[in-house]
Amino acid sequence: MINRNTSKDDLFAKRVAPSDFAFDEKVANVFDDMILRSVPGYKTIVEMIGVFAWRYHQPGSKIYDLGCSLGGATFEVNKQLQGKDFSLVAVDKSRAMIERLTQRKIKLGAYTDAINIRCEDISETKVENASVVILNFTLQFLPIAFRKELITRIYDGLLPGGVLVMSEKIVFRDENLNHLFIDMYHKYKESNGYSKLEISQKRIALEDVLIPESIDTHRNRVATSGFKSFNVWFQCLNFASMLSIK
Ligand code: GEK
Repeated sequence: MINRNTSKDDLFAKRVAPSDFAFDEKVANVFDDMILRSVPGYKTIVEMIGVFAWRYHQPGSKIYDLGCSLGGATFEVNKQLQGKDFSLVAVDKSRAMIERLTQRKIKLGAYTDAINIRCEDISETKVENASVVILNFTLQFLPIAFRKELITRIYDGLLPGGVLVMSEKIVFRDENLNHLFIDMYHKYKESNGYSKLEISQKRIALEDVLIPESIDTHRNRVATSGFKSFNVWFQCLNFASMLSIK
């Protein structure tokens, strides 16, 4: 369920002093607009996460949305699982995101009773009795050194047959393809109303904050953590979503 309640993202429209990108009040205020105009396929990915949750949820088990932001995936899963016996743990370490997510949940009332919201670092989240774990564009913000431990902790907390749905910005070994897709991605952002200045300032702000990896790196990490099956189920340019099955 995609909300369109936040304001227009114009954070990088004027020249700004270079600083690292952070999920603060300013970003939370424009986040819905930002992610919809910046991630090709975001709406489809979120809707399909709901379908994956519907398909793989096991009665009485938990669903985790790690790095939930304003709850795009959380509310979609909640919608598609109405009437089923589930609980959903939505985690984000950004206080600004969690405050707004909590307001949205309160507004929706009893319909969202299954959603438990936590403001915490996913490096500390205990995963247990899980049938579905969602990392929708979150792993890319974790230091590379912490990623294997998280994927292994998710594997350990999943029930047999449980799944991890993980979406990420990706890189390609082939330099030509890499340049081509980044170029096309910038054109896509322009077609969604971002100026060249906005695109380049955002790219610089994200440089040391969002570290993308290749599909092969994800495949290897998931396999060495114990997952039986892995495949990309969605890709548009340098954005992909992957399914891993325990
Ligand atoms: C969606 N999944 O709309 N612990 C907890 N949260 C974190 C951490 C961490 N270590 N690192 C980053 N985050 C969402 C979109 S946005 C993706 C996810 C993007 C959180 C961070 O605070 C932010 O809210 C989210 O991960 C990433 O389906 O902006 O490209």
